[in-house]
Amino acid sequence: MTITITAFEQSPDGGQGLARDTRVRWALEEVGQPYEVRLVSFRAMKEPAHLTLHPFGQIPTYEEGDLALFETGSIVFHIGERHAGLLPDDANARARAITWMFAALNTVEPTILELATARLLEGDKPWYEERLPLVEDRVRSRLNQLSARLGGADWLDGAFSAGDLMMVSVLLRLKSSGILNEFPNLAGYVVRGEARAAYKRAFAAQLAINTAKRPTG
Ligand code: GTB
Repeated sequence: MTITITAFEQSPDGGQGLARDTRVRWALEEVGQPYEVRLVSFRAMKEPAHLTLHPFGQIPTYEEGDLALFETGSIVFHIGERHAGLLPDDANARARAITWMFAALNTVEPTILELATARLLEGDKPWYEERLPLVEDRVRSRLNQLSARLGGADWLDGAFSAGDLMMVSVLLRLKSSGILNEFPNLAGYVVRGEARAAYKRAFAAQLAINTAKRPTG
């Protein structure tokens, strides 16, 4: 059955892999599932056809036969459930991998998003300079805990899993901030994620869309 995902027609990051379709592409590449991409503009995302697929008018979405999903956590989990390669067979190890997916999305990503939002939207506010260190410290606090848990291991719980895919995806957003480099084991963890052949294919595919020459006029 054909899998179709949606992605930005033109990503604000110019294709640096930060838009969330990258993590879905990565998951599909890890399990060896081919997929098609429907590109959507910011305007189209808010129109009824797309809102039927995604009630919040965002990307990515995932369609497979009569199944339509939104939310990258749910999409990556679905891919992991249907195909070998992302979730361990052992029931307890599987439950732990799923726990790491939730930890990435619910415990780590919110602090990183808060920082991104502060930098992007609050720079002109009189309280920005005062607030920024507080927001950065909330990120540091989570990274400190994550770093302690990862220690010298390659991945969070034994072999690479959907939990690592999600955690690396979330941490990638910090690359330009410098904060990640304060935690060498986490910086190395992200580099290991990026070095995976599946990640490289996913990154290249979304970059190609964002750097393709567009017809003018
Ligand atoms: N919780 C949802 C999920 O995980 O699927 C969040 C989905 C989401 O935030 N989608 C964003 C979107 O569609 C794209 S990924 N935004 C448009 C809108 O809300 O109108 C967020 C994103 C976008 C761009 C960059 N960037 O360029 O650096 C980084 C992250």
